[in-house]
Amino acid sequence: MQNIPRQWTENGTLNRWIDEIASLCRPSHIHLCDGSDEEYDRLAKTLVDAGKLTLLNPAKRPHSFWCHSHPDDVARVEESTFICSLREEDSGPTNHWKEPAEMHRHLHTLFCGCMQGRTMYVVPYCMGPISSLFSVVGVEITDSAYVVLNMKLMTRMGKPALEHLEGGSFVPGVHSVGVPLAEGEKDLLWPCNPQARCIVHFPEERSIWSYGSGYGGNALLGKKCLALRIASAIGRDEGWLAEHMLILGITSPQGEKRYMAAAFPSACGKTNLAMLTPSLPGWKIECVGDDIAWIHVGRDGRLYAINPEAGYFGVAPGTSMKTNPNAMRTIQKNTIFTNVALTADHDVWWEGINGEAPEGLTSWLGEKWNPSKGAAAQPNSRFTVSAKQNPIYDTEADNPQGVPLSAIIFGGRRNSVIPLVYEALSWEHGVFMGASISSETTAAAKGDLGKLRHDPFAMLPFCGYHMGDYFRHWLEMGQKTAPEKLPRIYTVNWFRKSSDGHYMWPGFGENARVLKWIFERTAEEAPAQKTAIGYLPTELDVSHLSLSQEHMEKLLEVDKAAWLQETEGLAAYFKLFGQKMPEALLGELKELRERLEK
Ligand code: OXD
Ligand code: MN
Repeated sequence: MQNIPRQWTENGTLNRWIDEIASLCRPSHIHLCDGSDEEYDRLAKTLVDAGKLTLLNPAKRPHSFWCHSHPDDVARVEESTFICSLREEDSGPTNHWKEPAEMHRHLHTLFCGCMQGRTMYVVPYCMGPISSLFSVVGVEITDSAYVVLNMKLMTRMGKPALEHLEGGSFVPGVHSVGVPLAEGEKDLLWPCNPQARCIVHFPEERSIWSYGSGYGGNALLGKKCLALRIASAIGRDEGWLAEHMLILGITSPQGEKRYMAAAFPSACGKTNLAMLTPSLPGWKIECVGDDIAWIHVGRDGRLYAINPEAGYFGVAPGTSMKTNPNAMRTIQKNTIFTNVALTADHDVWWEGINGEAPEGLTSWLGEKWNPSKGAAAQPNSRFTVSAKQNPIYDTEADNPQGVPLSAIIFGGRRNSVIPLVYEALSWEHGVFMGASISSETTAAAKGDLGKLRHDPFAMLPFCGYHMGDYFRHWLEMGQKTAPEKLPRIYTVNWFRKSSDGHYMWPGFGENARVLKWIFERTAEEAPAQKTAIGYLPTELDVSHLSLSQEHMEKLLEVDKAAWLQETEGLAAYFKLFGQKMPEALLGELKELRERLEK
């Protein structure tokens, strides 16, 4: 590279870093992104002209695009994701670790010349409302124009982020698809390098390096890498929480509004719950966020949450006017679809959208599809869209202070044992509930499907430090304020199955019935009984729902034998965290056992 201008921005550290990465990666061009609509359109057109994006039918899906990836680049890759803390014990038993200096040497080799023949995009972005004191600025350097387009939809990107940054510090992130181009060489449709793939975090340096994948969770560095793994480490040091949680506002027929945050593992319905259309008349849900919450103690002692993101990267299959009408309305225009199927008239299709597959589909692999070929849409296919298009976007989503939480909800995919809903006895018991979450694995991560695994706080793949320290941090958060100021904590389970293998609870809009009980509990208005595991509803509004008495009882039963077995599994799991496992949580486990044995 010759004659690289040095004055990219007003921030000297950023200018030096851009030059440093350019001389390492040796791109043919450098482009500092301003985040404008013109820039988005120009880049999208380049990708359309190169055959990498397909413009969808403007009469059906205006200003929207379809693309499909390499078949081996469709999900997060947990086995190639590293937390390189200075000391191995700070990364903990649930993360992969490599000695930072050794990893830096490896990355240096990987990134050396990796952008040859490509443009290096510099993407400043702000996680959180631009004017919020809680926001964090990141700068992603990437050689993927697809990543730039997605970052524009998912974050507050470009000029406003740079203005917010001024001379301050930022989280640097370098991303490359890992396929340098020789002079005159033709590019691949979806360049990626699965053999060399790695997604690396240095929590003390607050930096990110990602190589070889173009998939959202691996490549859009603001999302899982910054807003969860790096932010969780910042939150530990500064006294706040970065969580894998949706945030919703719920308003009762009497006009009272409360906010709730809910953590579920990937692809377990966070987007559906965050955008729910209540089946109960008079109740209203508004959406602050569908995936991530940063939670601080506010001046009044309550816990406040902001959504650091500005868009949705949602799972398409199963999304329909029946399951999530607000998501369907949100993705009506200005949306990027990745790995769904393409219809003959250039609209999108996926399993569960609305009945039978139409004739003439192109599958996510870019081939003519027929039913013998399996699913037409990849099970982890996604839509990327700005949150502002959501018809139930909560106006408070841009409040720089965040929204006050009345309830925190945990959940997982459990076909047995865990009841539909129950409430924690205390903050400590609630932290124990979060630590106890297990769930069946989904297509959001590479690996086996439907295998039950522990996923504490739905943060197993996203915690940037030792999980035992993370549990302790949650306990300490509860001591920062008076107990009555803290949100109440709940566990829910929409996925309980009957002996014939069918879901017992109808889910989706009917989940409003459970939210109503939670809402009323937080106002001391709903009846509950104290059981061995926590408070369970004595009455749940199931009006006009065809649900057998037997199923209703099953959904709210506490099967003591099954729960005792559950506690054995937990005792074994908690051993993993050794000395760092907080005594208070072991105490909660012991007390639960004693209550069950009584
Ligand atoms: C996501 C995930 O994309 O959790 O949100 O994998
Ligand atoms: Mn997620």
